[in-house]
Amino acid sequence: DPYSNEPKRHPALVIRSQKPFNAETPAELLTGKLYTPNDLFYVRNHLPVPAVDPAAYTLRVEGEGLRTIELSLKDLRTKFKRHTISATLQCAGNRRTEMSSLKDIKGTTWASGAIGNAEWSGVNLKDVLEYAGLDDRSETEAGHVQFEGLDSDMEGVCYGASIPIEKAVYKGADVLLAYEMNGRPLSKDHGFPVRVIAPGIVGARNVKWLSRIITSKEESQSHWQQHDYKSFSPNTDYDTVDWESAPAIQEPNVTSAICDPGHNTPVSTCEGTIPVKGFAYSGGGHSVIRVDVSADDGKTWTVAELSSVPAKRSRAWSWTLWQAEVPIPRDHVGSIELICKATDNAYNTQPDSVAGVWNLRGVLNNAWHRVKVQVQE
Ligand code: MTE
Ligand code: MO
Repeated sequence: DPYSNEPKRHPALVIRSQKPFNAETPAELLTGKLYTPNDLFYVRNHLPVPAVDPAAYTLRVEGEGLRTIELSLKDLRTKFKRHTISATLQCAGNRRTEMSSLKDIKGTTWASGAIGNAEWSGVNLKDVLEYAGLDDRSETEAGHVQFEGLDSDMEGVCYGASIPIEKAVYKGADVLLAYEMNGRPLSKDHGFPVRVIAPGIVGARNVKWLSRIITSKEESQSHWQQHDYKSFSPNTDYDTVDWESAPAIQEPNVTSAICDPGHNTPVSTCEGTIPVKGFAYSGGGHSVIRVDVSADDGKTWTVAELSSVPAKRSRAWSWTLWQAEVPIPRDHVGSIELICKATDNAYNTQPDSVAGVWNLRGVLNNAWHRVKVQVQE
């Protein structure tokens, strides 16, 4: 059984599939802390969890403009400076269920919990590429950095993805080869012993159980780079899709969700308001500057109070948690819909409906997030 190495998981995770294992954090547990506890952090595996002997582990680094090197775990810990960053990881399919309820979608079902924030420690990818001889001032032919995981399918094809090389080498590039998550060695599910943390970039490129780094002219030719994790027009379906016509998703769009209260929960109002909590996040290092919450279908909005990890300019890699006291119509009893939307520092904001952003893969759903609650007398 290729699934004989699967680790024990926290019983509170909401399981979306067993083999491969996919599970999300229950929404109400997401917004308690700025850092998501490791054992409650969502898990998105495409393949069985590989068994890795840390003593035998080697990372191979090769490709355009590099000399081929192999690094052990000890090399990574001793030859390079240790860096720590706070970064949010979100699956491009987060909030897919809202899209599938409009029109059927193939893909793992996710409510809004395929996201989490952690403090990651490891070595800087840039330092490793320079150690292998990459000279970012010379005219390198490399356009992409490809990553391969130790997990593979029955045919031996491994998980793979790539990022544009600029994301790895510019001044302030924070892409890590991480060996720790929130101060603990990575767990089996989250990529032990080493994974990529490409902050501001969609989950799929943050390759776990990292075995190989390749600089190259082309991007990764993997299934997940070429024929998945892309978005199309709402009218494009599997019979008409031209995968080559759309770029692989890298930096995710601005999004937000209401985590508390949950769907269909009873709420009592205090002084005519409902306390509402959630998260907001934008890719590419954009910070969230505002979250608006409405209880009357967007006619009036309450500006939420934001809290986030302090970030350097253009390097807001972590999500923003928010809370608001939202007024509801006087003496209202029964069902009411709460709505939230976020705006980032480029003034990108969220579209009001799912229909206009629906796509065959069900990715990047950032429509206004809506939660129905029952107001009690
Ligand atoms: N890396 C490998 N090797 N195998 C995978 O299946 N899944 C990717 C990415 N890296 C994956 C991987 C996807 S789609 C996401 S969203 C994130 O890992 C999830 O990371 P997590 O399970 O630590 O939350
Ligand atoms: Mo993902």
